[in-house]
Amino acid sequence: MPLLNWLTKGTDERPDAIRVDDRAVSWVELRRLAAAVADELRGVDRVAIEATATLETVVGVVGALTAGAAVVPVPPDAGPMERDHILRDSEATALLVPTGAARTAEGAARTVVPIDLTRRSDTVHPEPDPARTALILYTSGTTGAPKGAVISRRAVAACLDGLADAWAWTPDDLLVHGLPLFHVHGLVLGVLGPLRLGSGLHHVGRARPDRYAAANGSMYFGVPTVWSRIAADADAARALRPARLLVSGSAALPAAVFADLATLTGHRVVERYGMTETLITVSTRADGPRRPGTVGLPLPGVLTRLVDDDGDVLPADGAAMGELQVTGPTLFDGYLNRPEADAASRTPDGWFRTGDVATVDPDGWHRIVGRASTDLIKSGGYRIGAGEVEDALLAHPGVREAAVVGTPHPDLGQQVTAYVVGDGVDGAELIDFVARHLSAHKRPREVRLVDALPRNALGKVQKTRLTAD
Ligand code: MCA
Ligand code: AMP
Repeated sequence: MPLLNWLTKGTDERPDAIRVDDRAVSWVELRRLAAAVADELRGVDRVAIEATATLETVVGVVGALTAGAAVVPVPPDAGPMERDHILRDSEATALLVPTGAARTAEGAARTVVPIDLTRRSDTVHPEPDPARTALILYTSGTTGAPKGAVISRRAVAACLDGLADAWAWTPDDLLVHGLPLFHVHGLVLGVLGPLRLGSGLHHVGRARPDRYAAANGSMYFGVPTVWSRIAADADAARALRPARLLVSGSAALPAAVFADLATLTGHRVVERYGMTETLITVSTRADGPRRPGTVGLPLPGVLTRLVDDDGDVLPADGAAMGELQVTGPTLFDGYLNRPEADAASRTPDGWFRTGDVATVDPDGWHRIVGRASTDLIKSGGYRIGAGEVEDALLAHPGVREAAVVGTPHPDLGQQVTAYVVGDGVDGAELIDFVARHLSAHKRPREVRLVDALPRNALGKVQKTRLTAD
């Protein structure tokens, strides 16, 4: 079956099947727009795209996938360090740019391929091999610059088919969300999902409660920050009553938000769990119970296990807590150009180490307890590596030492908090400095200037002591 099955085969000419913000296209029109991009991409292996939340991004990504190229989405607000790293590390030889947009400096060194919404083509491109790479998604680790997760077309298809089964996702649905188009949640589930499974799509531009409320969807996607903002806006929440399914993911949904949404919308939110490297692996089902604080059962074909620090498998008794490891058809192919990180991410018998700590009930229900390392922070659903922010801070001449941690935040779940030993610098200046180098969401919300960082006998910073009081 073609990766974007419905798009490839659809004959539907309804003009508003795929809507992004205030512009919409039919299935047939999207296919012809994408074919025109694909015509330009013949022979291109990897193509980068500035993944703004626009119809141009949808057309560009679909065009690249139609041509069999691997898509490298660049976050539109990525700072110069991040952007440069993604473009260089991915070795993308072409850059998709909306017609009329200024050619960027990086673009000059690559073939610039226009995304022109006035151009259509009827070329029928052969379906690429399912083993080919669909996406290279850059994601933060605990240290260093983000790594490119290489995700095959086959993995994307397996994930979407698993979700169709779990959520009874069909062409009768209208999916609504406003998530960024450079991560698994917004791009794979939120765009490629409808294009494979045939539901309509309405991307509302920004994930604001009033926009969700006005969209009349049957299925809504959000990260917990979005759901908690909706729960705080009773009118917006009540407007979601006619929907079929509300889905949360990318971070833990607080039980209080689950309860408030149940009261206001009449829906018990379906929660699912995943990672960039594994795609979605565990989910609550549309036809089953939904329990606050739990993420449900493995998707079809996915296997999970809990292991202790020695690598021994723990019982699924609802009490034993260990690292969640997963295997199955949705796993990525590895980190680009990073054989060591790649080897470290898997066990010798081929399971992926998620780094998340979980429990599993005897009936198979998974509960995510937290992360094993304090060095990965989740803020508003974005994954932020402490090491990358520390490196950015250390590039400032007034910073001698820096330690970055996640601290609780009422809206974002966690906020980035930096402890800095410096010479005559102030917090606001450092926040601004990081914001100029990295994406906006990676900048610290708070900088605490300290005389020294707590260290153990080996000189390693003890981050748990930073937040102990
Ligand atoms: C925005 N800001 C943030 C965040 N988002 N700061 C820290 N953490 C954040 N997550 C900054 C903005 O740049 C802005 O800065 C200021 O905070 C106020 O923004 P605000 O208008 O309140 O925020 P927003 O633009 O409404 O964004 C909130 C958001 C957004 C909609 C929750 O963070 C978001 O779209 N998150 C989704 C992330 C996501 O899709 N993750 C999926 C990856 P300034 O004032 O300087 O302008 S996870 C994944 O793919 C896996 C597989 C999975 O399980 O899904
Ligand atoms: P990312 O690679 O950006 O998708 O981030 C993946 C991480 O998000 C996982 O390792 C988890 O820590 C977290 N995550 C995703 N979904 C959930 C969820 N439903 N509950 C708790 N944590 C989640």
